[in-house]
Amino acid sequence: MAFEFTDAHIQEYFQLGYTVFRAIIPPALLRDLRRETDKGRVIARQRAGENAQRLQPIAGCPELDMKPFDDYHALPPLVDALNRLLGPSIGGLVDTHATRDVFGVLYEPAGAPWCTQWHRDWRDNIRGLKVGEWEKVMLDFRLFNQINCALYDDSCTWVVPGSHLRKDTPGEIRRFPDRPVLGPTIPKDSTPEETEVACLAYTMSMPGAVQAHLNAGDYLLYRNSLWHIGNYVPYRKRATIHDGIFTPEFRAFFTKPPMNPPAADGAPAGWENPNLDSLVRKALKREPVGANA
Ligand SMILES: O=C(O)CCC(=O)C(=O)O
Ligand SMILES: [Fe+2]
Repeated sequence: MAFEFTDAHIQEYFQLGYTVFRAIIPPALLRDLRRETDKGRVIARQRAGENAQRLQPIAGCPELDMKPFDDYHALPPLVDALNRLLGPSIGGLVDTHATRDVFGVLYEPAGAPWCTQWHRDWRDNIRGLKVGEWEKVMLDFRLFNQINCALYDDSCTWVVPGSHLRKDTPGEIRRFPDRPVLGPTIPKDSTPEETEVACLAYTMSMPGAVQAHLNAGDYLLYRNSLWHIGNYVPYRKRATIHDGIFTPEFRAFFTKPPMNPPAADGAPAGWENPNLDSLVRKALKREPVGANA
């Protein structure tokens, strides 16, 4: 069935922090994008090894024909859906070409299963970021709009619905009291199966975690301020366009120092813990209330 935009997409996006435009990529474009991203997979592994998570940016790879990607960025039903969903929040038209030089493609690992840590982008994966600055803007819908467009069925991404609207719950703080957020514990000589099971158990250990199931041609729009994770296995082929919605405000956000911190005196910046003063964390760490250790 052809994709149709509905009010449910708006409601889901703002309330849950994600929504899926089902089957929005037409078959001929899917074919062309698969052809080019197959070439990209080889380049990604040449550059970053067999477990490469992505090729980013796609632009600037002379081996790749950009035409299908340009067609994807200009796809009328997609541009229309994004404008209907985000237009009122960003105060203008969505510029889908604004990310042409920065978007990438996510791939399955060739070597072994692995997963990212649970995180909210920026807050938990940018070392030295001023968490207070991020918290001030986490509800700004001109920022943090991210997309995964699946060219093959893709169930790698998990999210905690609604977490984009709030700070961490006591359960989340209990699960991840420290920074940097710890990943799964994988003993050194683990088999691929042991690694896969450990990554899935870690992924499912987050309270309220929900797996996003995408079919080929589906487009997941999500707040990257949402708790989320990617969990990968080599036996499920993946080529998922990883893109964002750039507004002038978002460009300004990520180019300014508190969000993109320079190393001070060459010393690596630390990780700020957003929950340092939480009573739940203090109880867990047996710290006296009022202490800031
Ligand atoms: O693989 C995914 O879908 C998520 C990846 C991700 O969240 C990240 O790399 O920051
Ligand atoms: Fe992320």
